[in-house]
Amino acid sequence: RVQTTRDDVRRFPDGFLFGTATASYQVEGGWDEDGKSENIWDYLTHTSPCTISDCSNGDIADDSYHLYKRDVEMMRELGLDFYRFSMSWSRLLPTGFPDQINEGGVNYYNNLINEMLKYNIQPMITLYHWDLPQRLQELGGWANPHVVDWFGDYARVAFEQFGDRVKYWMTINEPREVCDEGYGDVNLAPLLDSKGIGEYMCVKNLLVAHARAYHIYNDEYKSKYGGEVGIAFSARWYEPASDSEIDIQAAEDFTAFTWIKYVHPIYSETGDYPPIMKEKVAAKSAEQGFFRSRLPEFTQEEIEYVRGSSDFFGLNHYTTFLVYRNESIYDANPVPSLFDDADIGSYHHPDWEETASSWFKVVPWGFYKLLTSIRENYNNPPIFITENGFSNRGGLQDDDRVRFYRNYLSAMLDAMDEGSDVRAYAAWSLMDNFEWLSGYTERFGLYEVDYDCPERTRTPRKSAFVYKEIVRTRALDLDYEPDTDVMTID
Ligand code: PNW
Repeated sequence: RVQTTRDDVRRFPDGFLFGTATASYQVEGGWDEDGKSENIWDYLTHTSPCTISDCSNGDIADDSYHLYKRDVEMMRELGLDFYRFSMSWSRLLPTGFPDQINEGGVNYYNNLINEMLKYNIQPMITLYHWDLPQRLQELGGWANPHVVDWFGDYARVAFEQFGDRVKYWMTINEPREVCDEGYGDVNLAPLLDSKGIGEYMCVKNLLVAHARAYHIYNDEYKSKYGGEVGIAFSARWYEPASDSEIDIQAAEDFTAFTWIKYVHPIYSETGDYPPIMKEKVAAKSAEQGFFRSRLPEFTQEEIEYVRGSSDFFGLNHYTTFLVYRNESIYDANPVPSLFDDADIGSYHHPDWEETASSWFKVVPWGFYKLLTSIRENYNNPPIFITENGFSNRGGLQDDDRVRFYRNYLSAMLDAMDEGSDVRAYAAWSLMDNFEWLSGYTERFGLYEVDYDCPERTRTPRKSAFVYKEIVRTRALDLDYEPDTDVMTID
């Protein structure tokens, strides 16, 4: 729109959308207000507080339940096209089921959506960002095949209540984190640690539940409202640790086992899990004395139901790992487990820039390679970057975060120059928030949140001023130095 003609200033294509993202449990607070019931994060943080590194919880978090008008004001300060947020299932349906639709919850989301639309900011809603009603967890959660009905019912209520105004829907945030970290490990609620078993049950049920929500919208709401429904995958780039054939294959296997297992059933021509994963889990299961593969199979009908069930490819991306083959019997991988099934090990290169999160090192070229591989392997789908961002320990002068956004956006533009169809980008996050097991010790916000004051004051960081200029100019000027005195609404 504006800008000079300097050729080192890179432009985003016309119609490209900029936003920021958050999630219900991480920002809302109001954990038991106006009829909301307990979800798995309320339960975990209340029954075992110091599972969280600072023994904190999301009872109040950023208090967005009360401060949503300030949140929308920040979106206007940044000049955003859209805001990605999630709905709390237990706020909308306290029993988990549609027998009681909670008016308090409906009002809250109506207020937020309407306030955004007043200023032409499009809502992009995630139905499930990790906060399952605790009662449904007690019935097995994502390991229970009935979750397909439960999730479909919840989705229908959301489409019915808000579909007239919401054009972008996402069913589930990061299937990999939900299943692999929550059911196969102890890194997210419900900390089930059912390695190689529960985590695979979750995979199948989650994919069919996602497809149920997709089809409900497609069959019953699409012609009326014309919106789109997608899913947000989380993908790391896995770089072979050496150029040996063995490590190249190991990186491919790990890719299949961690996130292509969710992508392939939806985006491949054939549907179903990646063949290498089916083969490996079946072989290991037989060796280990199981009577069938620990990876539950899809029926032919389910394969067709899931295939093609996404209008856009939502992608959350943060980091890259080096991957090597690891079949040693002295290996520490537990049996059974996904890592053992895949026969791999992974690590970060010691030279890569650190963040405040142990799993996260800064590797911009991995973003380029990841986007390129999606373009080449899945017929260049339209991609929404639904999350990308940087963690530190706080502070307003966040030059590390500014550098991160510039380098990752450059890498994204490199892939787009070669044809990747990226249409939207959401920075994680609008503001600091409850970072799951790390509590408030890792900060991802463009705005800093003061957790010591009851008003939860939000203050723009340097990165907020820089992002605002990127959004305003639709361009990336690496030399831009913001004046960080006052944040205004243009
Ligand atoms: C995402 N990885 O999680 C979540 O969607 C957010 O809720 C979260 O706050 C944010 O990223 C920062 O952690 C991820 O290991 C967790 O590559 C781990 C990975 C990616 C995303």
